[in-house]
Amino acid sequence: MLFSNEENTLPIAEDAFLLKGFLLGNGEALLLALNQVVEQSPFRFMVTPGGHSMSVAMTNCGPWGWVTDGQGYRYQMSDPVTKEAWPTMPAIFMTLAQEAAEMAGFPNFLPDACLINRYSIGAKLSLHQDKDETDFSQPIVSFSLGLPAIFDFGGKTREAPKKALLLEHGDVVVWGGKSRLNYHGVRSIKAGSHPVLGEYRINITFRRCQ
Ligand code: MD6
Ligand code: FE
Repeated sequence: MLFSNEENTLPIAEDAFLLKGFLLGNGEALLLALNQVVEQSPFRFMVTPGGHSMSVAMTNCGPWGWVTDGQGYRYQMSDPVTKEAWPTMPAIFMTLAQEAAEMAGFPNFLPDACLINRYSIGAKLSLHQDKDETDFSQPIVSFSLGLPAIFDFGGKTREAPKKALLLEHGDVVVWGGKSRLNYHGVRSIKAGSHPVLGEYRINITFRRCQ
């Protein structure tokens, strides 16, 4: 690890932390691994149960993948596009996710699902809770790469006050425990260009879903 000092571990809420720049130094290796995943299970625009196409393109790796369609939100072991198993979770994904979780006070994180989100300029993710998993004792670990985003982190209800966080290339958010079910969302990505990822933001989110 390039560094692991406390100044870069910023508390957001109870049991929730922003690990500023945690992935710097591993960006290239992560993107190489990401390309291999996407070759096997490409990004696609999923449809919400209400029939709206999402503005964020998604894919998954690991044993379980998160999907949405007319039937609802769920985790499943096969990719509905390729009809095959999702690609294996790259070792570098797993290692960095576990290291980040440990830094945030979750030493036994064992993710079985990894959702990959690709935001183009203007894409956003409305306020939501992550509640399709069965085990809320495990945290969520979220990597940010490419263009920056404003991440709204709220409370237990939609109406609770929100903190606006800037997530930049290399940042990791870890949250669990008392904040595990807090509402959150990503505001519309502003126009810009990242030296490596161009006009995209990539978010890689690890969970224990079973
Ligand atoms: C994103 N992330 O950052 C979307 N959920 O693009 C999430 O929805 C998220 O970052 C739970 C925990 C961390 C996250
Ligand atoms: Fe989420």
